[in-house]
Amino acid sequence: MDSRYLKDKEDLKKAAQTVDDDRRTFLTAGLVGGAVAAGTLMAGAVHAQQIAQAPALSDKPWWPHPKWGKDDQAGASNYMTPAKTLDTVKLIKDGKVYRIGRTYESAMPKFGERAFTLRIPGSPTGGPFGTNKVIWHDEFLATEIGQTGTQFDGLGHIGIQMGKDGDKNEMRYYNGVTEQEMGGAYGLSKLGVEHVKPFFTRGHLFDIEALKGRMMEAGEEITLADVRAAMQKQGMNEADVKEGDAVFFNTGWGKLWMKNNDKFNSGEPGIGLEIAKWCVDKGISLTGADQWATEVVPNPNKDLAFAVHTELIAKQGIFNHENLDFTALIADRKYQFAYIFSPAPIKGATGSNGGPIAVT
Ligand code: UVW
Repeated sequence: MDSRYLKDKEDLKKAAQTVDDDRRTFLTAGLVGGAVAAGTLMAGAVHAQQIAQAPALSDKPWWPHPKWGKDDQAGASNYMTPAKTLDTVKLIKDGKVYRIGRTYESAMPKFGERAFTLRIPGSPTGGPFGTNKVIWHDEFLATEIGQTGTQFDGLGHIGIQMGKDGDKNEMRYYNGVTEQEMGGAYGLSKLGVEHVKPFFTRGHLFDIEALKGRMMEAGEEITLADVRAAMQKQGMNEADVKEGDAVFFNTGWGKLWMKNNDKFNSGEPGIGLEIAKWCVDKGISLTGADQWATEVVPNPNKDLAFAVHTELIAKQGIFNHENLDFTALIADRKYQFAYIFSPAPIKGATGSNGGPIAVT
C-alpha cells in the first residue's frame, strides 16, 4: 500500500499533527486515496487561489427533508414520476441508444484500497447434465459492488460526523439517519440502494473540456460561468434544465481511464459548492461526470474533503453517477437525452454498478 494513503484514524491523527499548509495539502491529498504527484497538487493549489471562495457550509441539521418527509429513503429519485417519463420521452428524436458507462475490469482505476476481482470457477463451472450435455459458466465477484468503476452513489454512502469520534448517534446521513440506526455488517438497515426509484429523466451534458479547448486539471473547479458558457456554445437554454432533471459534466479527465490510472486517481477537476448550490436551487435529481467523484479534488478550500458529496447526497438526497463516458454523445453533438438507469436493488448496498444509457 502506498504510504501516502490515510487509511485509519491513527493516520489521520498523525497527519493532523503536521503543520499548516503542508498539513492541509496532505490531508486533502491523503483522503483522495491516490498516489498524488506533487506537481498535480501544486497545480490545484495555484488554481484554488484564482477562483471565488465557495459559500460557507452550514452545520445546521438538514432533516426532516422539506419535500419528502422524515421517513423518506428515496431522496431525489422521488422526482421520477409518470409525468417526468412523458416529458423525458420528448427528447427522444432519433432513437439512438448510447452506453455511457464503462467496462468493468480489474485493471480499471479504483479509489483507495477498493478491489474488483472476478473469477470463473471451473472450466466450465458445471455440467455436463442431461442427455443434451448442458455445460455452463458462473462468476464469483469480490468487489465493493456499488463503489467501483461506473458507480451510482446511493444515500447510505455518504454522511457527516457531527459529534465526537466514535459517537454513532451523531454520525448523520440523509434525513438525519444515524450510523447507530443503519450500520450493519450484512447490509445497511436504512438508506440501502434498494429504496431508489429507477431513473428515467431528462439529461443535460455540459462539455467543459470543449469549452476550454483542453482537458481540465486536477483541482480545477467548474464554475457556474463555465456551465453557462458551455450551454451557450452548445445551443442550450438554462431555463430548459428543469426540476428532477440530471446534469452531467465532461472535464476530459476520463481520457486518462486505463491510460494513466495513477494520474486519474491523483485528483480531478470537477464541480464545487457553487455548482452544488445551483443544483439544489434547480431541484436536480442527479449529477454525473467523466471522472471518479464528479466534484473537484482537492477542493480549492483546503479544509474541505468531498464537500459536494456531503452537501448533495447527505443533506439533499441528490444522487451522483461517477466514471461515466460521454465520448460517443459528444462526437454526435448530443447534449440532451433521456438518461435511463435502474440501480441494482441490492438490499442494504451503498450504491450500484450497472450500465446507464442515454437515448436521443
Ligand atoms: C468516496 O467514497 C469518498 O468517494 P466516491 O463516491 O467518489 O467513490
